[in-house]
Parts: sequence; C-alpha cells; structure tokens
Amino acid sequence: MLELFEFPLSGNCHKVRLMLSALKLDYKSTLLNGAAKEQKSAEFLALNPFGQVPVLKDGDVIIRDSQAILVYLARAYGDDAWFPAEASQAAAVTAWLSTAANEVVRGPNALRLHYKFGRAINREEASLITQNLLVLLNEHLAQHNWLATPKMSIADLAVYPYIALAHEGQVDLAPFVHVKNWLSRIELFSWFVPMPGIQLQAH
Ligand SMILES: N[C@@H](CCC(=O)N[C@@H](CS)C(=O)NCC(=O)O)C(=O)O
Repeated sequence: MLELFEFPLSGNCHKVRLMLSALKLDYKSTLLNGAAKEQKSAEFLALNPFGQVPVLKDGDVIIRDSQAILVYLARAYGDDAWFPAEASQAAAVTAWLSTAANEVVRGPNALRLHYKFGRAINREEASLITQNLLVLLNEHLAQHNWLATPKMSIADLAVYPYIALAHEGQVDLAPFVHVKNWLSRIELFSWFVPMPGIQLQAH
C-alpha cells in the first residue's frame, strides 16, 4: 500500500492528499511529530536526506518533494490530463510546478510560516512576491479555467494549498476575484478534501 509521511498542517502534504483522493488511491498516513523534529531522525533521513515531508513510499519506490510526488502519481496512476505527455503542455505544467516551488514558497507560504508559526522572514520581500504572484495569477485566470492546460492538471493542485491558506499569512484574496473563482472550482470536485485552516470559497 502507498504510504505518505506527512504533517497535518503542511500545504505541501495537502497537495499530495488532494491527488491521492482525486485518483481514489488508498494509502497509509504516517504522521511525523514536527515539534520533536522527527523529520530529522536517522530513520526518516534515510527516506529523505533533506529531512522534510512529504515523502511517498510506493513499494520500493521512495519519492521526496511534493511536486515530484504529484508527477509520480500522475504518471503511475492517473490519465494523461494530469501531466500531459505532449511537449508544450508538459512544459506548461512544469512551469507552474516551478512556480509552486519558488514564488509560492517565497511569498504566501513564507508569510503563513511567519504569522502562524512564528518563523523569522523578510516580510517586505515575501509580501512583494505574494502581491506580484496574485496579480499575475488573477490576470492568467481571467482568461483560463485552469493554470496550465485546458483541463485541470497537477499544476493546479501544486499551487492550490498555499493560495487557499493565504489568509493565515494575513493576505487578503478579496481583490483577486479570478483566483477565488479558481479555488472554488477546485473545491467543487467530489474528491476535494479540506485541511485545517482552509476556508472554502462560497459557492
Ligand atoms: N520542496 C519540498 C519542500 C518540503 C517542505 O518544505 N516541507 C516542510 C513542511 S511543508 C518540512 O518538512 N519542514 C520541516 C523541516 O524543514 O524541518 C516539497 O515541495 O515537498
């Protein structure tokens, strides 16, 4: 059986939970105790030398990094729409996976770590990155239902959690109507699963 090593309050882990649910895959959830730094134990470092969750175990296959896990699940268990094989669409999806690992992490994710968990950050820089990202996302989503391709893909799941959790970093999404509508479209899927902190958009 698939095994997901995770923290309940991690948006990176939530991406994976969404994908597992969308693909109707059973899995064992192994919760790590972040306060006790269980992710830095020798046992866990053997799975991920970076000492971070999420990690997915599928038999002998061990994958670290939420974006990589989405790619793995799409290719191993999903249909082509999740991560298309066609070159330009694969590149478009990958560009948004990079955005999830870069601007989303340095912007809304950093602000949430600061305001919810007390992490020291450069607040001015994180706020600027967040505003730029939201303006860009809003303009893009004014023209497209989904981030990368005509159908929903792993690009949408990779970006979703930390935008949906942005209010925990004191970010107001009210001016970004198209972003809110996109969150709502994702939350309307029957397979959508919530996580603590996510306030569902009004439908
Ligand atoms: N690039 C990684 C980042 C993973 C990450 O930052 N994980 C956090 C939880 S969201 C973590 O494990 N933090 C604990 C630590 O770094 O010790 C991914 O996308 O999975």
